[in-house]
Amino acid sequence: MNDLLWLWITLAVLVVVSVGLVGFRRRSGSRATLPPPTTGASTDSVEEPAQVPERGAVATAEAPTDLEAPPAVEVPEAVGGRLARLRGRLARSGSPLGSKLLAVLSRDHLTEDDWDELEETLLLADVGAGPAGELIESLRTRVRVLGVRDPASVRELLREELVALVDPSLDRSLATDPQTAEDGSRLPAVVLVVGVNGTGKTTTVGKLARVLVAQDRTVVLGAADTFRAAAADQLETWGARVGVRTVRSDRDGADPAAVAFDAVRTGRAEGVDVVLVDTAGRLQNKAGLMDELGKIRRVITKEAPLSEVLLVLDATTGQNGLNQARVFGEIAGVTGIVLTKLDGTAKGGIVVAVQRELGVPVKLVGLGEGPDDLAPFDPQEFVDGLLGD
Ligand SMILES: Nc1nc2c(ncn2[C@@H]2O[C@H](COP(=O)(O)OP(=O)(O)O)[C@@H](O)[C@H]2O)c(=O)[nH]1
Ligand SMILES: [Mg+2]
Repeated sequence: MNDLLWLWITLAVLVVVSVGLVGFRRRSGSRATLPPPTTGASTDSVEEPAQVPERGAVATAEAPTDLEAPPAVEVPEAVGGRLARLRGRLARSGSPLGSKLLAVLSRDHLTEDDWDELEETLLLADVGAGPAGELIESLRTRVRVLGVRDPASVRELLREELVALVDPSLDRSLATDPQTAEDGSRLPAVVLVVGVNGTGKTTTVGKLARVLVAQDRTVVLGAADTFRAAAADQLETWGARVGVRTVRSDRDGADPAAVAFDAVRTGRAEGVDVVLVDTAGRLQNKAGLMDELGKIRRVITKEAPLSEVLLVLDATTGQNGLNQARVFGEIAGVTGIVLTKLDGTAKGGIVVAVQRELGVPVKLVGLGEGPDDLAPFDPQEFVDGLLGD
């Protein structure tokens, strides 16, 4: 009887223990298949970034803008009338060319010395010897032939001569219309921006993006200055302010041509109107520069023809800037010049000299560090600015 009781007790204990074990196994099994949310999230966030660089196999990666809260997008200033707004800065910078010329021209009788002084003033404003001589010659003849004496008329003659020197007949429009490929597909306009370090390339690309956005164009930026990550950050910041995205590399020293290619390809795939490509400006030697720019040009044109090659020149660098212009002009097939920092110099004559030197027009001018301080170049407005109208 006792034995039977013990048997029942043992059986009962066994049943209770085994039911408990099954229940425990079920619970621990469900724990394994449904990971707690914290573990899952941290696993994802560890693995995701490791995959991102692999996707950019050409050593490029997209700007992480879509992962972040969208920044507040600014509305850039309309383009029309910008030069008018900014032209006061030409007259204010240092002692302006126009007022010096007018001071001499308003003298009663213009002597040989006065004409020499006028020519010298033009030379000091970086107009260049050839153009300065031409202007003086022409102005002298007209003053004599027309018998002009009063300051207002002399001023008007000077104005006409300066405008002629800057050459209003040049086509200064920027080629930013989308293009059509041979197969009929739509290609973005591609604008390559070149020039020496510190001249204002990245700033200009940023400002130009704003100009285009103000004109309702869609834009992609390419950060092909890969020598410093800061350069791509700088560009990305400009773009983000107006909702424009930047194609960049995620590592220093990536191949600039690969980034340029990726930017144009992205622009094409997304159907944007314009791709702006910023470059590095190391002028270490002509051969190195030629290799790099040549490669960038070659790979870009595999995707889409280049619409513009803009050479950025710092107006305050005078003769040195002209030498740079010459080198880039030979190498890069420049189609237009952007003259920056005209707000910081009285040497506006550089516009004339650089156009003569390269045979390509100044298309844009930088007149300050503000985001909308870039204006399409207009000869009349520019000369009025020089003359302090
Ligand atoms: N005053 C003035 N400064 C400018 C202008 N354009 C660019 N800069 C400044 O020049 C410096 C170099 O510009 P950055 O775009 O980095 O030159 P990069 O090395 O050619 O890309 C920056 O401090 C800019 O703010 C301009 O038109 N006027
Ligand atoms: Mg730069």
